[in-house]
This record gives sequence, C-alpha cells and structure tokens, in this order.
Amino acid sequence: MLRWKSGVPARNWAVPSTPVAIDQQYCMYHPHVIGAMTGQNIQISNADPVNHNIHPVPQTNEEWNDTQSPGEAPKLRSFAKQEIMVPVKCNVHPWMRAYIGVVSHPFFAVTGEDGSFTIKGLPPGTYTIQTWHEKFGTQEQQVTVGAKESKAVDFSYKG
Ligand SMILES: [Cu+2]
Repeated sequence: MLRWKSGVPARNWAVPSTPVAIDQQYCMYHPHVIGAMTGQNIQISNADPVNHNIHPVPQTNEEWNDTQSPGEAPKLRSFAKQEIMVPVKCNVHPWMRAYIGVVSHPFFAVTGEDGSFTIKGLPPGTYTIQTWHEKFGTQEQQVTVGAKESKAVDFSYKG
C-alpha cells in the first residue's frame, strides 16, 4: 500500500462512488490489503459455506464487527477518519487477517502481484510518498511532480 503522506492540498476530494471489495473465501480475506478513501464504501462479501465475522480493530476509527452467514447479501461499511492501517480479523477464524488503509484523499494505491503501482491525477507539487508493508514496515521518499509530468518512484525492501 502506498499513499502520498504529505503535500496533497487540503480539499474535499470526491469520494469514489464505487465500493472497494473485500471477500471472505476459503477462510481467507481477498485481497489481503485494500485501500479506501475516508467515507468510501467497503463491500464485504462471504463466498464460503460457513459463517465469518469480520472485525476491524482500528486505533482512531470506530471498531465494529459483523457476522455474515453463507449466501448473505454483501454489507457496506466505511471509516470516517484517515488511518494507516486498520488490521482486520475474523472472530470465527483466528488466522484470517486483512489490512485496510483509510486515506483522506484519493492518491493511494495497493501494489500489484509484481510490486508495481500507479497513482494518477496528482496536482503539481512536492510530496512525501510513503509505503507500508505488513512485515517490513514503512518507507518514505520525496517527489516533485510538475504539470502533466510522469515520475517513476522505486522502493526496495530487503526480506
Ligand atoms: Cu472467518
């Protein structure tokens, strides 16, 4: 997960109307890491033939948990405040874990299988970009982007 940590102008950035999906399947969360804007809906679904109980454990947002039985309709939930990251557990299956990054602006991304990411539409300026990894923590870099300019930013983690 990456986001612009500082430099983004304070603005009422539009919240995407499309929810971010998280699915409970084979007793795992898919995907393992998601990013959502503050106030953006997170759509939780259960594809398994068993009950799950999704239970985010935030530090600054309100905590909640929800039982979802097999075949039950997807639920929509959201977080009001920025929080990097909200760990998610399942009250039924102790090994289930996911992480939700809640960001106050739309300039964030979750890396793909190959580690790549794209963040579009950033206004020109100087920014600090921060990465987050479940095991290897955070890293930061400063980047200046001009109007209509594309910049490549590389991070490497030693495992
Ligand atoms: Cu579960």
